[in-house]
Amino acid sequence: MNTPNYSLKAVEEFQSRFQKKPQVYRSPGRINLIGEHIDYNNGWVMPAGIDKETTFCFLENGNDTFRIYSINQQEQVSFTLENYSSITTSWAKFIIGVIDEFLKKGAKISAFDAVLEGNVPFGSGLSSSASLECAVAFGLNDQFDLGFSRVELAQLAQAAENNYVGVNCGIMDQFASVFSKENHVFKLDCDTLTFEYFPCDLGQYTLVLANSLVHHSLADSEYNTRRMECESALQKLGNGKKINFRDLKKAELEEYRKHLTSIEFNRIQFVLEEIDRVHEAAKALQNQDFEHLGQLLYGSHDGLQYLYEVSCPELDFMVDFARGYEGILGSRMMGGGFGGCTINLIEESLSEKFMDQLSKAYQAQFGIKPEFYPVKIGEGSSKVELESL
Ligand code: GAF
Repeated sequence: MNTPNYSLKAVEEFQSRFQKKPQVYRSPGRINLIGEHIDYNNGWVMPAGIDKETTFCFLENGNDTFRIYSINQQEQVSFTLENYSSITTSWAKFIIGVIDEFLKKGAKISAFDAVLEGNVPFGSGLSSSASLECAVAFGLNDQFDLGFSRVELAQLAQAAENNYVGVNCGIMDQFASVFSKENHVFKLDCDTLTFEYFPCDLGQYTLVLANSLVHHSLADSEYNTRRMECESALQKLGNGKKINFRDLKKAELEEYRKHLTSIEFNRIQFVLEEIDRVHEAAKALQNQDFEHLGQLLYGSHDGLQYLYEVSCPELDFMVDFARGYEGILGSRMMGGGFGGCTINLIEESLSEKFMDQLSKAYQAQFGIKPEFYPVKIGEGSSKVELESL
């Protein structure tokens, strides 16, 4: 097993800033093979944690004041349990949100000093936020002996983002960050929170992320709007009864049309089709049918672009470039949308050339040099043992 990465710089910064040795925890960002915008619709998704993560070093300090330094932001915030709700620093809200959720559950948390550093690119759709929330939740749970299970920690980290940061996200990102297993993706049932790991053995193919390096500002508001559109469609179709997507049938899609606005109908169509694609993708992965898997990725992108309308010109350009490229089996936008990364299933021997050519074409079109990350699937939240230092 690979030793999880962590930030040595964060440990050193902690030691020089606070003159003591910290406890160290880390938790990864994530990819999602398929099943986009499906978690909050109670369907199935296929995520995995990656080799980019947040390191959270901390130690109780015996007084009332929490002191937290972010290496990425080069900024320290201080607060107490009496005044933390007045802190407006945006990066600190992810941590305070987790503390707040623990306190709401009656957990006892005392003040600590902390340093954090992350290498999950911000705004890239790789969920740097879940990686931070989960590193903090996992660390506090362990150090303060709070006794929450991994499922509860993922839920608590999600609640922190919903209630404190204000993004009405589903459970996928936090689940992936907490539960990832090296070289596996997992198929998560977002209704029951049960899941199954699948070896991510892609033969001669590999996964490459292409980061558009754009993050359009409507991402959060449109995300919340999509949730509301789906909820409103379900309400209409339930005719007074509370239903979820499992009560609907793709075969009866046309029946639903007359009850919905055309936008709601498109959203419903996408969700039902995407859920089918997740089940198909799991089978394709098991059967090593990569051509089919690739087609499912393209199908997912088409739905996200035309029916769910969460893509953007930069992501569409990247996917269209991939469509015409020899050796690429599939490509789609990944994550919440309106920017961030595409995920590409490509023959390994051609990936260098693809990255080079897409980089040139994308720069010529948008004047931005994209970044590329070959996917390595890493371990979920864990403690780092520092004996060796
Ligand atoms: C974001 C959200 F945080 C997830 O919960 C998920 O809905 C995803 O967008 C879209 O699949 O990452």
